[in-house]
Amino acid sequence: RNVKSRHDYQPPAFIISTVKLCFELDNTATKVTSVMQLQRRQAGAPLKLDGQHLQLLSVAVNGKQLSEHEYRLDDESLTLDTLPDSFELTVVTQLSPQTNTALEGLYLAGQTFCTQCEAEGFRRISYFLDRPDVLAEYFVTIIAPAEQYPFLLSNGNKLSEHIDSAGNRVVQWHDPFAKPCYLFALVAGDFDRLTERFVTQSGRDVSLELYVDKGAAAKGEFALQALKRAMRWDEQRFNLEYDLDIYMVVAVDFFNMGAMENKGLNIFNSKYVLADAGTATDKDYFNIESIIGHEYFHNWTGNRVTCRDWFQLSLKEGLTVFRDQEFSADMGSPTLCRIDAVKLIRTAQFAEDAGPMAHPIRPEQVLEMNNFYTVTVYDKGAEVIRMLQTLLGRNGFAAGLALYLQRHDGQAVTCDDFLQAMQDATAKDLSRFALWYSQSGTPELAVSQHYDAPSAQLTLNLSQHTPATTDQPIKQALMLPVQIELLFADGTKQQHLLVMQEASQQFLLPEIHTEPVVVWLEHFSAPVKLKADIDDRHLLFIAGNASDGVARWDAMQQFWSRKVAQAIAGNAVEDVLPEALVSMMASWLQQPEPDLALTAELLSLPDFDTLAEQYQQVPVDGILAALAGFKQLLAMRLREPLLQCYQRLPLSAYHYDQAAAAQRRLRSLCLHYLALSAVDATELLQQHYQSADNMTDTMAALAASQQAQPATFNLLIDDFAQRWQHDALVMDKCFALVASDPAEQVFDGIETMLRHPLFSWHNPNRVRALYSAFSMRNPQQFHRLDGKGYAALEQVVGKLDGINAQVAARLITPLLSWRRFDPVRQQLMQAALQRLANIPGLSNDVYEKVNRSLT
Ligand code: B3K
Ligand code: ZN
Repeated sequence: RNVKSRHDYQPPAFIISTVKLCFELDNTATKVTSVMQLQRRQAGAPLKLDGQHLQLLSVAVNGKQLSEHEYRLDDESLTLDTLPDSFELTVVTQLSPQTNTALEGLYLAGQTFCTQCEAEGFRRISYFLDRPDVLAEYFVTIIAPAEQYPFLLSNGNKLSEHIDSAGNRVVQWHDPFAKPCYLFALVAGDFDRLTERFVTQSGRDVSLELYVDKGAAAKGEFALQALKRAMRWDEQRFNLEYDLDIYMVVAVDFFNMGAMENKGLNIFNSKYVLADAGTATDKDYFNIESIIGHEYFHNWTGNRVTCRDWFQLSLKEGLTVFRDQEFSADMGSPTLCRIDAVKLIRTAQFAEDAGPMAHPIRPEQVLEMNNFYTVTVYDKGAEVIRMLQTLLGRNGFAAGLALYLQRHDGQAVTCDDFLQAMQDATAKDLSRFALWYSQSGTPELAVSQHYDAPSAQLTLNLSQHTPATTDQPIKQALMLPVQIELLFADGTKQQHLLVMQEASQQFLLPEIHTEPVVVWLEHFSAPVKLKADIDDRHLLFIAGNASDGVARWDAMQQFWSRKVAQAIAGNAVEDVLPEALVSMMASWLQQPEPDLALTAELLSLPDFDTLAEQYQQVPVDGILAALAGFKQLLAMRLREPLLQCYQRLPLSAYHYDQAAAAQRRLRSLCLHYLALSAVDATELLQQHYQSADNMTDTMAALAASQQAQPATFNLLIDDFAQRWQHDALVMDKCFALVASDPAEQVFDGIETMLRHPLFSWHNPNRVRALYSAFSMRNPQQFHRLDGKGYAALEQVVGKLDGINAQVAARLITPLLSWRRFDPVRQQLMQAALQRLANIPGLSNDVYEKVNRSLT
């Protein structure tokens, strides 16, 4: 199979300056006419256009039709050998959107035509130079039956619209900004449309349009307002203004990922647009705002300045995730946003580094590009950008970003170009920092302190070591910003930034008159595993006293990691919990922090995945037993303060904002513990469920009862399924709950849901709701020792591979790290992977992962 390497990059032999596309839409026979202006950039080279799953109808050069022996055609390309230096190429193709179940290229989503071109989907629409460094100006004509398709949308500005004599609507679009074909989009359908206006900082009027399923208009309001907030924020924070007269967002039900930043015409998974109190949780609201922001921020970081090749993906994704995280932090609670980001790094990203798909944020080798839209490229990529900001300061970073965008506007560039701009704007040497782009793996940072009273000097010893990864045996020392805080007995505090550049370094802090407690890696200032030997007492002291909420939460996480390890080593859970912990937790419940959500986080144990990443071989049963034991114990010891806290928190009509969401979070945490306390909690759970006026509280009652009160859960989930049987997005929540049932009945539950009228193997949201929940949020049943859990996932991946390989390849992830488990589980997982590997005609998507995992 055709693996590509980053080092093999060659500039294109031809460029395409303009393209005129005409779509005559039809469910099974859409005709696409493409008229391109090409210029040669390399003497003598043939023109090799990418194309897949297309029926070629005709090819013409400068208006003259070519006969079949004047070009070469195979499953992947159309090649023309003798060509002038500058010419017009006309290619006419036909394709079938209705049978396109891969949801890449042009496909039918229900009744709606829509496109997804990133990374390499445009080649399923027409023969083209499908690579991000070929930037063209697009003119698009869409023709479809007028009655059925009131809206025919594409990028840029609408030039004209009319209905022809045959009753077809004909709409023409022009995008004045040259763009790579992955940013092309087309949508045709019937919708409810919401509109808004946004006046940019320089006074230009932009019309905002949000398209949703008919009848769902009210559920689009939050997303539309979030868009306005994002537009204003980017002006205020980075002085970046929108550049077209119209910005459209369309929500569709069938979509492979969250959303897509097509120029002027974002296409969204409806899950990340539609919300109201009854159907969306606080988390859904949060995600909508953040993804609306993310796609909008791409207009500059991704669209105006794009990637030279797909190995540079983090150039736009890491940077844009960082930008959306900063936006979310400014809209809500910076501490909570950071805690959630850190959790993701410590679970999914650390796992990726420790598994067979380990890669640097700028990958070196790729078979299927869609496999590299990873938590490493995105979220570790964002951590790398965050470290830059820490090292350069907010102003330095902003200056670097401004220089980068101004220098490269309209270009397709590399991560090196980005770093160069940062360096030029700040006069800082970033050569060692650049290693973050080429080195994979999770660095381990070992720290210790030594205090010398006579000289009033604090010595801090730091050493870093990155263990080998499957893709890269040898590692170098990285540039690490280590933010610390010193906590003194008299209550005073000091902050320092230690910048590590070598494997081992000593930092001397003078004039320290008493020995402080050191808070390491405040705000998770670098994406590393901290190895610090801090005892229980000091961890609890940090949890109570550090200035940074993230560091306080982190101290509790470290505390619990120690406790879980002690329990796994054979200690009884009652014996390892100090009394000080219980009283500290009780006092947080009695007098919560101003930020109630932080209180909830301080009172939460690390989840299974976070703990699993701390072991070479994951002690599945040990972790599960320890977590259950500690939670049960806390529930009993803290029952009174939990109940009081729960009852004291006022109930008010649902509204999504930071404070109200935080209050619900803490209430739900109390409910979770209370459900576990020995006293029967049925009534409390029932009442929480019945009195909920919003989905957040409804889900809290369901989730809490599922973990502790199975009989209550079965009653409530039946009611829930009945009540929401017609709402696909809510049924996804139901599917996910059913699939996370820790009891064996989960298999019957999944079977029942597969027969639900709303379930479809063709809809990624439905499939993911069931099977991501099962394989990623149900360790009890997924990791069963009889292999039934692994077999369930294996079957689904095998079945989906022929329908939608991209989704299949995403689902397979939990099986890939089979080497991290005990021999019995290893053998079962490996056998499941082996059977998948043997499927004839396996897609590149699944093949690449299975193959890396087995070799
Ligand atoms: N750029 C798209 C992701 C495309 C994924 C292709 N498999 C969404 C985003 O990151 O904004
Ligand atoms: Zn993105």
